[in-house]
Amino acid sequence: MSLDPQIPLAPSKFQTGDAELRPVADKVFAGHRLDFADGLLLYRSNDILAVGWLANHVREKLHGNVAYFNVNRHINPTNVCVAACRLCAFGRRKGSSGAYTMALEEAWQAAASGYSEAVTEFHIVGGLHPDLPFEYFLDLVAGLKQRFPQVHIKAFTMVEVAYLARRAKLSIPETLSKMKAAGVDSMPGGGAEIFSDRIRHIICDHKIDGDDWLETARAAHTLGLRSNATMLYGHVENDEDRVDHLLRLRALQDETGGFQTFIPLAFHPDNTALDHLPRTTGMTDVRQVAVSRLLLDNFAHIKAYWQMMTAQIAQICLRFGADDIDGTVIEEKIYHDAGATTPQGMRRSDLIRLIRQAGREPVERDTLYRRVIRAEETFTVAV
Ligand code: V47
Repeated sequence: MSLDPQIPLAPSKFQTGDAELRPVADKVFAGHRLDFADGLLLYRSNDILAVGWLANHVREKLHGNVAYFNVNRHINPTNVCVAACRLCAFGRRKGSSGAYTMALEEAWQAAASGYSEAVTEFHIVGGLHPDLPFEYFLDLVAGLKQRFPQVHIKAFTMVEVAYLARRAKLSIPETLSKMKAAGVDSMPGGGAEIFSDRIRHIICDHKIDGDDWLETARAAHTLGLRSNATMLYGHVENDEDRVDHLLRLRALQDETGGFQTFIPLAFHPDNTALDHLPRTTGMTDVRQVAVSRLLLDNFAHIKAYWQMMTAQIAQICLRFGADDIDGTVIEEKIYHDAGATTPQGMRRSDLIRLIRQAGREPVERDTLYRRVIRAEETFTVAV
């Protein structure tokens, strides 16, 4: 058997005890697009190894043996939020216990703490604050650019953009243009949750709907801002909702080509209004990565976000369709408020080790997937 990961295993080696999977596999090998029914089959097949084999085949065709990571820092300027989503443990009402809003100086200092020349990306998201003016966010970004000109700023979800646009009485393109002029280089994928209205009413009633999320992403891509996309799974959605979500993202990607990476996010119920729900299991997480890789044929990258799924499951996902594990993160808050037990950050050297031990070749990337070359392989980031 060929074990050279640069050469995806030959389709003739594919085996499955699930006869229904065969026609889906034939489509994958022929490079044909999978449809809604195929997506359901992949979610429901009891041959998870065969589903993973197919996803790995596509992943190795695209990326060979490479697995990407980056050296990034999360900054959450405020957790004050008017939305009160049932899915969320991070947001707080203004003035309530645990609510915080960073003064600009404080946010810039947070960026600098644990900062070293190693950081290539600031990932900035926060709550929907009822009073903070739009200028606060523009000044935040402009101040970061001034202090750390070489660091890529990936900031503000589509939900934050739509909220700030409404409060500033600007159109979405005007809002995005001002953000871009202030120094936003690209956008993270959060807030997409699940596009189904039925499910959004339960988990995030006051957020923009799925169409508005997609419309905001379309506007960002049109202005030349690349973005990521996410899907929150493992709460009250069903397989149809998941396939619908993925295919709606795929349709927009056909149109704009502006998405870089897809990140499936497993729901963490602790400290949320949905804390009666069980956590997802490793099998659900691994399958979600594989199905995403297979349905999102026009997305270059699928991320197994180690903070969310644990480093151990992320390693396995590197064999089930994922080519990226995210980065050092340094100070994760959203998942930790919801009961995540992973560390809040990881050293660069540990990311490299866990990718190597998954049998993949670690490649440090910047936000736009350009290789980062460093003089010292063992350079570490203060955590
Ligand atoms: O939008 C909130 C989700 C997202 C919970 O773009 C929760 O590179 C699980 O979008 N349980 C924020 N999930 C995180 C995010 C992200 C993470 C890493 C990389 C990128 C990227 C984006 O987390 C939110 C929401 O969908 N979320 N609460 C919770 N209790």
